[in-house]
Amino acid sequence: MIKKVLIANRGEIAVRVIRSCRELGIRTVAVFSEADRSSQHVRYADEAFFIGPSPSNESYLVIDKILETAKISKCDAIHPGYGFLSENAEFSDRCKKDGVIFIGPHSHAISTMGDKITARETMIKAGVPVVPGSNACVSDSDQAKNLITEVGYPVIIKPSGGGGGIGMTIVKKETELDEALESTCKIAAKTFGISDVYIEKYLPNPRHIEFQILSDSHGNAIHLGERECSIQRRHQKLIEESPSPVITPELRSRMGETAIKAGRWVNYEGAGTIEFLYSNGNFYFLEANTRVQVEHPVTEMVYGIDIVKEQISIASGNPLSFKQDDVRARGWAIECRINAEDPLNRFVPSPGKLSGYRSPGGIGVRIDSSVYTRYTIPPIYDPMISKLIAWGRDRDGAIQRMRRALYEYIILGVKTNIPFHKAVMENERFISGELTTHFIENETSLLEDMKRIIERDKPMEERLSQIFDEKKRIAAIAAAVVAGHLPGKNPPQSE
Ligand code: MV4
Repeated sequence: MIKKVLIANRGEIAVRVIRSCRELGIRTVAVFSEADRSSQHVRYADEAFFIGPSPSNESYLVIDKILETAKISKCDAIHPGYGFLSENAEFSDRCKKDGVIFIGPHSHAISTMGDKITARETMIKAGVPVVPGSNACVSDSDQAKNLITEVGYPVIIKPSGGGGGIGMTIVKKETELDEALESTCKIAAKTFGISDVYIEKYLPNPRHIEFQILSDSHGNAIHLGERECSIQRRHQKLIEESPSPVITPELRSRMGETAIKAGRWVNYEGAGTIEFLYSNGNFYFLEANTRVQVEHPVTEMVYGIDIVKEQISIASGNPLSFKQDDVRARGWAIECRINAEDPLNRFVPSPGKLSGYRSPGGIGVRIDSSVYTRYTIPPIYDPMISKLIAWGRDRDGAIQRMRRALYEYIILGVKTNIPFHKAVMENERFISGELTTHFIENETSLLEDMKRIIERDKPMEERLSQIFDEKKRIAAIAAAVVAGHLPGKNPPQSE
């Protein structure tokens, strides 16, 4: 039985984890850096411990400090959230050594999936389809040329130590190959400390489709369908949905079974994600993420399952309480990541103080966030303000609800990407479900669409913003007094 959990993270995911703990009657311990003294996760946890300066390599990434805090506060488990130490094999091991439960898989699964060449080799052995390409590290030009004779140009060179797209190079013809190999290795060494790279056939317009799996320590495993995450910018996902518009029930069970097979091969325990590239009806293993993901709420909305609770239950040693046939998808969910950034100016970050904040609500709307009015978004971490999730009975219903929720959302004091999300929710190709990983660069009208939408929605934004404008509020009250609409004197008729 887990009685007390340390959350080795910050922001919305820390709040998200504490919420599930609270529902389970588990006590919680937050940790925070200098920049996070006034953070909501610090107030919301039962206890909070200061762990160091703002840079994460002096606080959230320091294994010794996290473990020491767990010991002092008598926690029996640690939830790593996403990012930070969540996919650090050493951390998983150190927890075990210290007798603290790591809420996540064992270090072998993390390190196998963390090294992308090893992950590829392992998946080939497991019989999981991968994009045609190299079976090991590509160390010289001749080896690369031999391989490309088989798969043909274009190819993509990927760093083994990376993932998520960082440092990848597309090569269209042989004359570009040598230089691309050299520069990719160099970047790989500098960014990830490992110069190993591998080569895959480059798929020109793939969709990014990932499967959520849950595996317990008794050999039971299920999948919770897919998430379509094709709408990304510079390898940052911006909009995710479940299910995907292109996945048929037949394909879902085939890909789901493949995802489960991938997990089983590494004795996966916990919640995990198997990412695929999908192109022309074919799917190929891309990467595996051994943590809870930012976009997990769309799956929760559709399957009615609390993924964080399942993580905790699995880490406690319980068998999964349901089988594949027990889980049922219902409706459609879309998530928009609301960031403090300027969509009219190349999405540059816009951290700062929120002079006003009011999030949407109502039927089918979920907000995962840790901000509040007068909170300052620190410039040192990623500038996510919240995740807005809308559920509908079908895709159109989810889109309509997302538009409505975005229309209600008031964030003052910083620039946000809400106009971008509004533009996508009205985009013809998005509405018809025609998505690829190149959606944003292909939709050249988005910038003009955003400008038009900003003008169009200004009146409502101004009305809703009045609640934060002290002068306007006082003026409105004064006008009401003059007009004789005084509270008590001339009471409005209530319904
Ligand atoms: C690919 C690909 C095409 N073919 N792999 C991997 C991580 C994801 N975030 C981007 N990745 C890609 N992997 C094969 N075999 C296309 C992408 C990709 C991409 C790659 C480099 C630069 C920008 C990109 C934008 C979208 C998708």
